[in-house]
Amino acid sequence: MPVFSWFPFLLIIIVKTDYSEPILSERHEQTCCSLVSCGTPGANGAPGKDGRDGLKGEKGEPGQGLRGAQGPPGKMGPPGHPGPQGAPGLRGLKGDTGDNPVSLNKLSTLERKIQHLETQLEKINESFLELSVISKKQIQTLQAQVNKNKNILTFSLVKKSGRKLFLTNGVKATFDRVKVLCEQFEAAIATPKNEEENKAIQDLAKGTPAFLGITDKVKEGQFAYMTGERVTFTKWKRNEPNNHGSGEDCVLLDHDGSWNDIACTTSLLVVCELPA
Ligand code: MFB
Ligand code: CA
Repeated sequence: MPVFSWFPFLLIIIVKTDYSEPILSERHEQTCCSLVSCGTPGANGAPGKDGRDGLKGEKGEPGQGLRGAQGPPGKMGPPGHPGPQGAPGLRGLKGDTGDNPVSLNKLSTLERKIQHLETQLEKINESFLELSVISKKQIQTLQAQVNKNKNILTFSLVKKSGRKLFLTNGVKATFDRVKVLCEQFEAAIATPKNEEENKAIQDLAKGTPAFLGITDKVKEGQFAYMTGERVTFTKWKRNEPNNHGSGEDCVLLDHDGSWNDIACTTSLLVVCELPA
């Protein structure tokens, strides 16, 4: 088809570049239709893609519906500025009476008194310590007395003679053991210094030979008290002391009250004596 035959179509396309009016006016449509045959309009096409969002509209009126639930509290805001000074508070209670001003000489007097009291306190402390030492010794003494009394109680039989008490527990033992048993309650082995005491021991022993607190351990033939002093009172049986056998350094009081030297390893009745 020659080019100039397309001219009328081109003219239509060039002339209609302004899109403010419909592209084809009725006159043009008539022109176009006279050129081409128009069919029946087709069905609408599918919706086109959404266009770009339009400009933000004006703010609407407040909604009329129910208020929404209150939202959570917002974040703590920054501290506010100090407020204006408050009104003066109520008047306080009356304070204690202040100390009287102490003059210097009064102060020195007080200091002297304090020093005196401190000295007194030191003396009291010293006295207390002394007392505690004494009381400790007294307690020990009392304890020993209690123990002595306990042991005395094990010696049920007692005989008083003059200024002495003679005690026995009815037990037999060697000389050394008798000494220990008597010393448990600060007593000594029975040691008669006269007829009366000798008789008291004899009566207490009730016919059982008993050791006396007399020996010649230190010097053979020289009998002495436990203190070392020579004996002043004796009541030897006839032909006694005879240092019979392997040696007899100790003394027994026999059932008749007479004395006989005997071996210290013999077991004889325990009799002790205490000051009355
Ligand atoms: C002796 C006596 C001795 C012993 C012995 C059994 O006297 O001196 O002490 O008792 O008898 C004979
Ligand atoms: Ca003898």
